[in-house]
Amino acid sequence: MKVAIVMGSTSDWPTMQAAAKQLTEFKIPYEKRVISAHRMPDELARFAKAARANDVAVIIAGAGGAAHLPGMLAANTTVPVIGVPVKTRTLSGVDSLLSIVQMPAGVPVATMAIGEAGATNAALFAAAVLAVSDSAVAQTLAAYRAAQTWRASESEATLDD
Ligand code: RP5
Repeated sequence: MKVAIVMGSTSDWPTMQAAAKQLTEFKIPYEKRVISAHRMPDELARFAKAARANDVAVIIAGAGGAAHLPGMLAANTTVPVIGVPVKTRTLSGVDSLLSIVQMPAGVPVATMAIGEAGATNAALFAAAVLAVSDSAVAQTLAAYRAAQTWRASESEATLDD
């Protein structure tokens, strides 16, 4: 099983790279694809319909502006879709966020925060989904959380007087 990172444009990659980095750190296999919802609608449908048969366990979809990509992927598959709103120059990614998050009841997209934090969390969320049936990923995720807690506790000591 693998994760698919799908983005609407190569311009989304600097953001979506944060998801790839986190998956790599967790040794979770992934593929990355550029599939634009409005420029490549047929390819989008083909990819999403074949996702389950192609061993894709979770789709992470990042897009900016009128960000139809995560919703349209979700419309074409029952594989869980995690949406990452990419920050835009004009509206700072609030446009992307609202486009992705406001799915009508029936076709869910798990929407993350705007930008790189959202991309990182998308990978962590994908890991949590995989951890349901993969004990190695569950252990990796638990260790990641424990290390994060330790760093946060220790950080207090670095405060200047
Ligand atoms: C969206 O339009 C993409 O996801 C990207 O965030 C945005 C701009 O795309 P480019 O014009 O940079 O290709 O479809």
